[in-house]
Amino acid sequence: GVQTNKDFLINVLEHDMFKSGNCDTKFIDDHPELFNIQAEKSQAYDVIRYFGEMAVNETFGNKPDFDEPEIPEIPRGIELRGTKQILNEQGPDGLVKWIQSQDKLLLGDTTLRDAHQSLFATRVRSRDMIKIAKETAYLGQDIFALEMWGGATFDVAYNFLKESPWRRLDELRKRIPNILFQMLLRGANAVGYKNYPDNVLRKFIKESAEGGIDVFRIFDSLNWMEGMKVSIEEVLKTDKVCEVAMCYTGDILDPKKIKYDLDYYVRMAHEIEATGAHILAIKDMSALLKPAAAFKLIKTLKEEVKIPVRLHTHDTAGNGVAAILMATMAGVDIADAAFSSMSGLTSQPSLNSVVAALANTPRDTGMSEDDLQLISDYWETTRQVYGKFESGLKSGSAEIYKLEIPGGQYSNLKSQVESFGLGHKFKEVKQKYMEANVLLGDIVKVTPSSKVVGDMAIFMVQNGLDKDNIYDKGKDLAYPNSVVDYFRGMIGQPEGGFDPKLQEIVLKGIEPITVRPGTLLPPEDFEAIRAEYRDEFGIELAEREVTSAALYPKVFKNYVKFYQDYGDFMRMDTHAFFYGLKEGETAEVEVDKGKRFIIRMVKMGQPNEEGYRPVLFEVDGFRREIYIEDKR
Ligand code: 3PY
Ligand code: ZN
Repeated sequence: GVQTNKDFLINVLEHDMFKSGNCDTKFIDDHPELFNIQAEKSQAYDVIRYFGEMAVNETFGNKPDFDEPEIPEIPRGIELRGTKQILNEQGPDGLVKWIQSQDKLLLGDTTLRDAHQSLFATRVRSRDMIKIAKETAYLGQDIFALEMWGGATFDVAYNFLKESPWRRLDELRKRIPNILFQMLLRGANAVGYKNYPDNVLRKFIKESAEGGIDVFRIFDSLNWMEGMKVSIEEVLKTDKVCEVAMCYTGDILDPKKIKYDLDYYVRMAHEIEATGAHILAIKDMSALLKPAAAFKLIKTLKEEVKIPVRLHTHDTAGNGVAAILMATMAGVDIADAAFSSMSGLTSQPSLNSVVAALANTPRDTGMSEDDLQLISDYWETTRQVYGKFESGLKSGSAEIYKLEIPGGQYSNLKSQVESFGLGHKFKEVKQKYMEANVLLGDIVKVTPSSKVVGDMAIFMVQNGLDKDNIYDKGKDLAYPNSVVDYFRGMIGQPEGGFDPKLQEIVLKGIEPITVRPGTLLPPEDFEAIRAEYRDEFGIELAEREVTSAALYPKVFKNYVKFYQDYGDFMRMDTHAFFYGLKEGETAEVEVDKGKRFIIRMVKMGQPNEEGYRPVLFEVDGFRREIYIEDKR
């Protein structure tokens, strides 16, 4: 295509012959000042290349319109004091005393982590959190803690959002100095889906605490205390809060369900308290804790243990607010909720609704309904741009009491099943999920054990297996990796042990383990990781990036490649990041702090003979045409 001067400059500088010095560069040699603008020019070039790719290969220039959210006005320059100051000044024990001295119900907000993980595949970008961060610090100043890290946010940030979770932590901390930050830690699985070597786990906890996490909620996907041991030990070494969770499954009200009865939870609560944990949490990831059960469980636990008790539930069955209110009447110290526009369904119950329900009662939260509404309004508008990631669930479902599928998995299962070409058999997969659970030993189902059950269910549908024929028909089949790992003991030991017959069928001679996997996994060689990135990318990794590379070798490497190839898109507006631009649209793109380009996509043309489409842009008023391979 015909190149403008601007393009010429860029293309010459990036040409292999130029880079190798294998061409006449006299003009450029004579004008060294041209190099000063090269970095800036190529940043703009990277952005239009990204937009061009988007238009040609992703959206074909189709882009919905989105509204701009309103940022509420708040007074500036006020020194805010909240739970963060209590922890900083009085340590975790002081914080516990403070919690115990409160009459009101304390509320944690999960909008920045669990809510979007459960509603739209963890896709909320840091930019949209940062935009409302100072306002949240002010308008939500009485919130106990913000859950804003951990779970699936870590790998999704790198993998799909092309941004660093560590920087999210930094940026939010700068703007929210007064509220505790909280993360979800999957015990020995950290923020991943498998057990990690102890040295990786310890390093990750240390870096997270230093990075700004105040409350670590630790759980084990099989409720196996041994699996949480190293995490608890390491968190207790910091001056942060160690919150240990027991995952709720079954139904303590149902006399026929005897495996996970009230005694089971009381026993586990005592074991948790004995570890030195500061807070005991009930993690009801599948929304199975019915309101009356919540009352009974909390009442009992408050009599049995001395540390504060916290309830985390979901609203999948539509009974979430009721469960929190009953727990509140039974004396729960803290409950989790999400701003109303980010609540409901597989997410948490509505924070705004709980606050309103408790107004003028003995456990009045003291929070301003009007202030909280402003934050909810922001998220209501912001949520539009994430529409393509929503699960399509329209209502709560009491079916969940039978299925026992966690929120995040429930909203994802349908598309996972479709990806196997089994969309028409979704109902059958759900039935098999229950059957698979029984075969695997009626286990706690939460990341990653829930994935084992889900994979097993799909496998059973694919192979026509059921609980009766599996011992025969399933004998010679190769099982999904997650199922093999489960029976090997690589995610821990389930309550009541494995079914030995099925274990033998799945393992086919592999020896299972019964100890904590971390005692067998060789320690990670961090120096080798540093050297690898030095060699391959010519970069020196920061300590926390070494940790990321150890947790997610492939995902992190792809992120580094993207970063080197395109640059830092963390400041780009979300509509542009997910959809690029459409013809005639102009966007201001910030590529570095304060460094902005005005970019307009003028036109996308027809593919040439080699299959490349010209896309015409204007960058700060200058026309730039690029050619993008049409891969569709
Ligand atoms: C996670 O592990 O990410 C969860 O949210 C489990 O409920
Ligand atoms: Zn949850």
